[in-house]
Amino acid sequence: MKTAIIGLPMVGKTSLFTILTGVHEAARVGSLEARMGVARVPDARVEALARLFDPPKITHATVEYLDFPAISKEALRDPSYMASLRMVDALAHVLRVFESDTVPHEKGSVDPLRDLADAEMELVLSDLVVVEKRMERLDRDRKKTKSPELDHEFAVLTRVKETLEAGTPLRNLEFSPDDEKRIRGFQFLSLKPLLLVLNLGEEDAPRLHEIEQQHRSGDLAGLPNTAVTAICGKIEAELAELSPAEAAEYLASYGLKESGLERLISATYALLGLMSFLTAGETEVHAWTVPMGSTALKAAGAIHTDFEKKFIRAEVVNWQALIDHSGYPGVREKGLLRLEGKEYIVKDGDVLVIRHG
Ligand SMILES: Nc1nc2c(ncn2[C@@H]2O[C@H](COP(=O)(O)OP(=O)(O)O)[C@@H](O)[C@H]2O)c(=O)[nH]1
Ligand SMILES: [Mg+2]
Repeated sequence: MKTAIIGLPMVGKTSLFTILTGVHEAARVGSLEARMGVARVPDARVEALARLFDPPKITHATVEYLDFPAISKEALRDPSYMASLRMVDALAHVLRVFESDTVPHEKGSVDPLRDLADAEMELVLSDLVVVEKRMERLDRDRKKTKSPELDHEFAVLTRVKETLEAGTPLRNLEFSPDDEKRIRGFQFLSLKPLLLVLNLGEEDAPRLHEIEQQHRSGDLAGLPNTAVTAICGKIEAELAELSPAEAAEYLASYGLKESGLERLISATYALLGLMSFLTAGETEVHAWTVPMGSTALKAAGAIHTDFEKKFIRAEVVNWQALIDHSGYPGVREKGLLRLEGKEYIVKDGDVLVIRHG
């Protein structure tokens, strides 16, 4: 699962990417190529299980971020830029809220809502080009051959086109599972789940949660498939350089309890419709990523394809129960370790032991 970090120039995209992934900017003059990095999904359950089992290996779930060159008319006309942007699963749009005399704003003033609307319009327009091209072809094909398949696609795309022509992102449409399948291949940008990252100035840091909440329930309320989170990039960048103890002190000096990065990564994870289940023992504690609603069989497959093929049963226990009863013998004794079959829907925070042939 990949998330593209997008936005105008000088809004803090690369700074955010660097602190998320630890990947530092190499010279990239004039290139429209995106860079990829991996962020660890923070998970207190993994830490707790690791304290219980003390294994030599601890593996967190990860999400991939791509640092994209700023969205611009030029970029959106570049085929390789567009191809890599269409490939991602979600967009994290960094909106500049911080003021700075030394860092110029491309549009001359700070106005995150304007910047959001402008970028959304660019995405809508680029989707419109895709849909128009496809419909021209469909038109020709439908004149040659009568086919319910083509008619159906034409109907779905007509709805898509009308929405885009009204300037509305496709996130606002609801599709039946069948229609959704039909349009998936187009990789429409305005359909991708969107995380809005408000990059606040230091002076706003003490009011970070309040400001985030104001936007969530105010001007950014009710946007479909969109999450809103606020960070203070400057503070995050400084935190990245500090020891955990120093970092806690530094956060406290701004009246903050936690780093915004953890919330940002968790928000990305949730937006992508992902959850974690765990495997835990003396050799390793491991958080595995699966789509919400996955079956035990799918979960087994995430660990190893052989586990899926030769699946017999899964032993399942909630992570907290495992901690509370100090390990497997304790939960077994209390009857908290359940045997589940293939169809069992795995829950976030389940610890699984897969029995296989
Ligand atoms: N004051 C302030 N400056 C920032 C913040 N985030 C980034 N900058 C500065 O803005 C400039 C552009 O940042 P960068 O991350 O490269 O932005 P990008 O063009 O969106 O990738 C750099 O000089 C950063 O130091 C922030 O939160 N506050
Ligand atoms: Mg950059």
